[in-house]
Amino acid sequence: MDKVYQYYQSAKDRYAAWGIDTDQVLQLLAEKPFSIHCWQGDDVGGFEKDNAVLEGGGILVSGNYPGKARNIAELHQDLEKVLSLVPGKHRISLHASYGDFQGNFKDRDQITPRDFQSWIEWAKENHCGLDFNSTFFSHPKADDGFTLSHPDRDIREFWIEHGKRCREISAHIGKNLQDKCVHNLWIPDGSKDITLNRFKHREILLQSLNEIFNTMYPKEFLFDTVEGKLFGIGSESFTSGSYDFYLGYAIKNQIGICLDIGHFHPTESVADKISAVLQFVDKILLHITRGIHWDSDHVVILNDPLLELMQEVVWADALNRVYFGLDYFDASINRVGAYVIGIRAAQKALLAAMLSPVVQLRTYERERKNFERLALLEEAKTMPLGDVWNYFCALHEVPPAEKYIGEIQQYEKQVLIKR
Ligand code: RNT
Ligand code: ZN
Repeated sequence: MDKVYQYYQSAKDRYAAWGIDTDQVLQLLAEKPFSIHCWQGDDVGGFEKDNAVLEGGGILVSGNYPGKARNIAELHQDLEKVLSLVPGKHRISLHASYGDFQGNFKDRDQITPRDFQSWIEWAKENHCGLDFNSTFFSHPKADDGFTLSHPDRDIREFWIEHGKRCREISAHIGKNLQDKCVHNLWIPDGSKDITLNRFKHREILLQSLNEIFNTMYPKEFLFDTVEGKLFGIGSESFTSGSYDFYLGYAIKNQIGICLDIGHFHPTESVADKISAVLQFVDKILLHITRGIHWDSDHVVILNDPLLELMQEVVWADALNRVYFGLDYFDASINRVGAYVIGIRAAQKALLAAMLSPVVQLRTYERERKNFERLALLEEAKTMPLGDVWNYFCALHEVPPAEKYIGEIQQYEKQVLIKR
C-alpha cells in the first residue's frame, strides 16, 4: 500500500499540473456501476436444467476450460469472488433463464417474480443492483430462427408472453431493491439466406413489441432497452431486429436503445453513435464486448475502441445518460478471471477518459488549434493512469495491478477445479 500511495502522489501531481483533480475523478468513478453479465460464469447455459448449455440463437461460446458454474449456488459463489476483485459498487445483469427454479422446469411463458426472489435477496446481501434480460434463445420454440417476428401466431404469442413477464419481473426487482432495473430485449430472429419476407417479419415484430411494451410500470423501477444486431451465426443474410429498426422503435416510443459494440460493421465507430442517438433518446445501454473479425464476444480489454467509447461518453457529458453493461463470454480461460479482466478494463477505460485534460482540449478546439489538440491527446496516452488505477483499487480494498492473478489461481485450485 505504501508504494501504491507514493506512486499515486506523484501521478496526482502530474495530473494536477494539467488541472485535473484525481481525487475527485476517483470519487466519480466509484459512483459509476457496471452491470456484470451473469452469463460469462456458465457459458450462457442458464439454470432451467442443471448444467445447461447454450443452444442456438446465433451466439456462440467456444472453449471448455474447467470450472463452469453448474447451478445457481456456484454462480453466486463465483460472482462473489468477482465482486471482491473489482473496485466500486456494481450490478448483476440476469437473463430470464437464470431464475431459481428449484429443480422444477418452468417454461419461459410461465416465469414469475418469485423465481427471482432469491436473486433479490442475494443482491441485497452483496450490495449490488440487478438488471434483467429476456431470453429468446436456447429454446425449442426458437429453433427455426424466429421468435417475436415469427409468422406463426402461437409461437409469437408464447414469446410475447415471455417478454411481458420479463418486464413484470424487472419492475418487481426494481421495486424490491428500490433501484431502477434495466430490462434489455434482444431476439435472435433472422435467416441464413436471401429472404423475401423482410417487410412482413418486421411488421410482425413491431406488433409483438407493441404488445410487450403496452403495460406501463413506474419509471423509477423499470427502464426498457432494445438491442439491434447486424447478423448472427445462421442468420447472416437477414436480421429482423436490425439497428435501424430498433432505433426507430426506441425514438418513437421513447424507450432506451442498447448499443452492443459487436453488432455493427467492424469499421463503424460505436463511439460516434452516442452523441447522435442521445439527441433523440433519453438513455443508452452499452453492451461492452470485444469482437475479433466478427461479433466474437472476446473478453473485454483496454483497447482503442473501448477508450474511444468512454471518451465519447465523458466528452458528451453523458455519464448519467449511459448505462454500462458487459456482454462477452469466453469458455477457454478461467471464467472468474475473464470477468475480472473485462470489468477492470472497462473501468480503466472510463478512468482514462475522465483523466483527459478536457478543459485545455476544448480551449484548443474552440481556438481551432488543431495541432495542439492532437499533441495533447497524444501526451495524455502516456500519463501515469496505472498509478491512479492502483490507488483506486487499494482505496476500495481490492488487489491493485496484477495482484488479482494469484487470488484467482488460488480460487481455481480450491473451488473451480473440483467441479
Ligand atoms: C447477442 C446479444 C445479446 C446476448 C446476451 C446473452 O448477440 O449481444 O445481448 O449476448 O443477451
Ligand atoms: Zn449484447
